[in-house]
Amino acid sequence: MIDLYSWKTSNGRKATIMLEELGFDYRLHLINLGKGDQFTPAFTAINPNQKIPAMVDQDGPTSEPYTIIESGAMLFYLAEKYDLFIPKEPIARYEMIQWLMFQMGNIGPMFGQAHHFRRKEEKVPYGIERYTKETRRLWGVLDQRLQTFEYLAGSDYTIADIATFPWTARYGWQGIELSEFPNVKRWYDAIAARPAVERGMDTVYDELMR
Ligand SMILES: N[C@@H](CCC(=O)N[C@@H](CS)C(=O)NCC(=O)O)C(=O)O
Repeated sequence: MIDLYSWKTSNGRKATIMLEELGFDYRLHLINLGKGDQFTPAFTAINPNQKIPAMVDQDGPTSEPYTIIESGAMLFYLAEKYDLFIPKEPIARYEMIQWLMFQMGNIGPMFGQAHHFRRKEEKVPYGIERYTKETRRLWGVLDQRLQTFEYLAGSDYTIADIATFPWTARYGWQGIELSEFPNVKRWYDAIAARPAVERGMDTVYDELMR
């Protein structure tokens, strides 16, 4: 059994999409970021970095409970454990790793800063301009990649797509129109139509938040 600690944010949603895609039972524990649940001693013992998502696999690699932090590492762990959404062929596998790292090192941090500055009550023009521009540039990189390939790693839907989708879903916060990036839009619409994605993005959180 997996215990997932999460909240309805882009990084949190990666984990719930993956677990919904895998289709087995897991326990979702909500960590209310607005209320500061991430700073409690109980959660800090799970993730010393005090951020969601984090996960405990009660049946870890040595059959003992095993804790994993960092959403990219969590996706990798689950994909390897269940041999799903991770290509076997070496080139496709390294393509997947590159685009997963691209999400973790670029999309997440830069889009996150764009959300912060664009939604902040106090308007800081330098921050808004810097991160809006970089976010738009990164959308261009994704669009170019998806002009040639159906999914980020190639022909198959992988954890690189699962990691990236929830960040692109916040396009409205980034001053982006999906129609400006037609190849991302084609990819986006295909992923959004997956039932597990719909559940992992919203339903599983909404059910518990009611
Ligand atoms: N690199 C980390 C980033 C995690 C992260 O920034 N999580 C945010 C939510 S999307 C969070 O917990 N924020 C709470 C805070 O900063 O206090 C990952 O991918 O897991």
